Amino acid sequence: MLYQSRLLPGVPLVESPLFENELEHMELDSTERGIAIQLHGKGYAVIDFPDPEIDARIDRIRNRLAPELGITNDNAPESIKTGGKGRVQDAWKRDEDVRAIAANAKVIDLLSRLYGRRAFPFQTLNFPIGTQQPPHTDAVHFSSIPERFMCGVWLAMEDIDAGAGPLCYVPGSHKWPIVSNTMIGRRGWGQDPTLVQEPYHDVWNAIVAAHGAPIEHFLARKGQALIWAANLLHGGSTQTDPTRTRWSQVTHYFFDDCAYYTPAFSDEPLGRLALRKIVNAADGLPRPNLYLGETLKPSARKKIMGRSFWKRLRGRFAQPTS
Ligand SMILES: O=C(O)CCC(=O)C(=O)O
Ligand SMILES: [Fe+2]
Repeated sequence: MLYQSRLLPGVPLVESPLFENELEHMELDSTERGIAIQLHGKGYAVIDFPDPEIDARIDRIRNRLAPELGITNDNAPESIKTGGKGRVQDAWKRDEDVRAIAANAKVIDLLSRLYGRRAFPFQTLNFPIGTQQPPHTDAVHFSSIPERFMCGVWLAMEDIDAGAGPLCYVPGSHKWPIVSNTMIGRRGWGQDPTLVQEPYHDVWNAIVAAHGAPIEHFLARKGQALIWAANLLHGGSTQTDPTRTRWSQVTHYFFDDCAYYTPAFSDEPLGRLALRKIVNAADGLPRPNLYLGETLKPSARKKIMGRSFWKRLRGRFAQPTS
């Protein structure tokens, strides 16, 4: 395994407080070294998507998804592109080009070396227009134990200008604390499943304001991609031109040998983890939830709690033997 002899195997190499030392052992060429330094310092890095077939794949995906999304592919002045379904989740299950982008071997290999564990894609999102989502971090949706073994890769499927509502992000925000339910005094277990980001919006906005942190926009060329770290604040800026499409594919990646769960609906200190049933989009196979090699199952946790409860009770009524 890549990481076993390290001092901090439970921290992604690229997010490590020992990053400068780790960098020497990450087997990166000079371009990849630049990517690692950018991702470490700013929480994002831009790459040219490493697939000679990318233009053809993009054309096919757009042509296949446009009718089901009720969108025309033209950016014509008279054709308004707002509202509508807005996204297709996990098209990798039925669309070979979406799956091939998610499972790109060069991207997986690069992420694996940046993080020190093997990466695998677990979710795709295809967006025909801007999401206009407020700034958020994905760490409340999908997190890992150990934390931060998650990242997103956002691929521009056309040239994107300011009017189309480009992806935006707050450079450096990945280094801020991961805002948790514990921090905001909220219980997560059993909460309304539609409220994933909303409980954290005020605090994220307050931290951005307190730092006076600038928001940058990704005015991408078709075929460029942006890798973001698990805790980077990002969102979709306002679509000021209603005739613009903003075709993109986001692939979210986890890394091997972790437990995968939704922090927004968990109370970690109480052992209540909303574990996810993760499938590797590269091969369609399920991935176990592991903690230091041990498989986590929600029901197993309850049994352990039950056993210790009865043990304590027996201990209380036990007769002294002498
Ligand atoms: O494309 C966007 O505007 C944001 C997408 C996003 O937040 C995500 O996929 O995690
Ligand atoms: Fe996101």
